[in-house]
Amino acid sequence: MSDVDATEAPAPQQEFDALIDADSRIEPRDWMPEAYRTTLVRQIAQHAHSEIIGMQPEGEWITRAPSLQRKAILMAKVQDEAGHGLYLYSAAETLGASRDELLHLLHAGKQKYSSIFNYPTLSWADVGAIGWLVDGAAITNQVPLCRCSYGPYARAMVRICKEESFHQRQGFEILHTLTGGTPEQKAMAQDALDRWWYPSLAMFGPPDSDSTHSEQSMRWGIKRFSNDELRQKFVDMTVPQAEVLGLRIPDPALRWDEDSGHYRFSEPDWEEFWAVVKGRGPCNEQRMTHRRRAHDEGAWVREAATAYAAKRAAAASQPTASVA
Ligand code: FAQ
Repeated sequence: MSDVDATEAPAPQQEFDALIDADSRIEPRDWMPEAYRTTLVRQIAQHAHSEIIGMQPEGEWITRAPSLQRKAILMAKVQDEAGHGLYLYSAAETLGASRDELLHLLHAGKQKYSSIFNYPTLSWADVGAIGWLVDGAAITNQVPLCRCSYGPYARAMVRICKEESFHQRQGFEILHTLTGGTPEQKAMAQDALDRWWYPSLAMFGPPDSDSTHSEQSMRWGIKRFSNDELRQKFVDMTVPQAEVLGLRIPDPALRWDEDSGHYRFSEPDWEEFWAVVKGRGPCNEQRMTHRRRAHDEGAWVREAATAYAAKRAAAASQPTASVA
């Protein structure tokens, strides 16, 4: 018999708080407040949905990539995004959410995906801009998530960040090639930057003053930096890269501020951001229609895989047949 009085055992909430205060990881077996679980399912599901919907804007360019090598690289990148979706849905499953249910919520318009993927890819340079800016923003946001308090999410982010950082460089390299090309190619790169700059800044979410979840998520160690802090990091990192490319950031107010050691920049149009988040962006309808169709057309694959897994499990549970 234990000589520890059960009434002295720390309450689950206290154990949870102690783990958070010690900057330790919360694992699926640990007790957690329901609001922590809900917040994580919401964020991880949105993140997973973004990865798989994010395959569409670049996927449109696979058949139109300018060379066989570019096509092979782009196919690998788009496939990586599918893989990121799978790691993230798996992380959400450790919280008791089922992948079917999360996809159902996405298809019913009850869960979100990143605003950025509701903009069109009009030229090949847009594929470069997505790699450079969108993956660049994703890394800025996701490197701190490798230290997220929830273990499975943090561990999924480690591999995702490695792959995103390769994606970012391939996007930069596409634009580097274009900016070193003809005046028309350079203009195409500039046009892509002009269209993707503000949507990329908006990826970090609303200003801190309008962010409903930041304060609590930061207290729980899910988010390590606020939306505005990450947006600033991204601008500070990206402006010198644009200079290397010889491209102009489409912001007349952009300037280096010696005192703060940061660039000052103009905010995205937040009205446009909320309209896109609410489904009124240039490609929202197209993205969702395609996603639902892909899901329906993939039903036979899911059924076949489930039947195959059941057959294998049944075979494994049979005693091994003796060889006559
Ligand atoms: N789009 O209170 P906050 C990628 C919503 S992956 C749409 O600040 P939070 C890889 C937010 O959900 C890109 N909605 O929220 C790739 C909330 O609404 P709710 C995705 C947004 O969660 C590259 C409301 O606004 N990355 O790019 C957006 O604390 C290339 C209030 O906002 C992740 O998901 C938005 N941009 O902070 C793939 C990273 N921003 O839920 C293919 C993980 C905010 O109450 C090609 N997520 N909202 O209805 C996060 O870090 C956070 O969730 C934030 C938002 C920072 C996105």
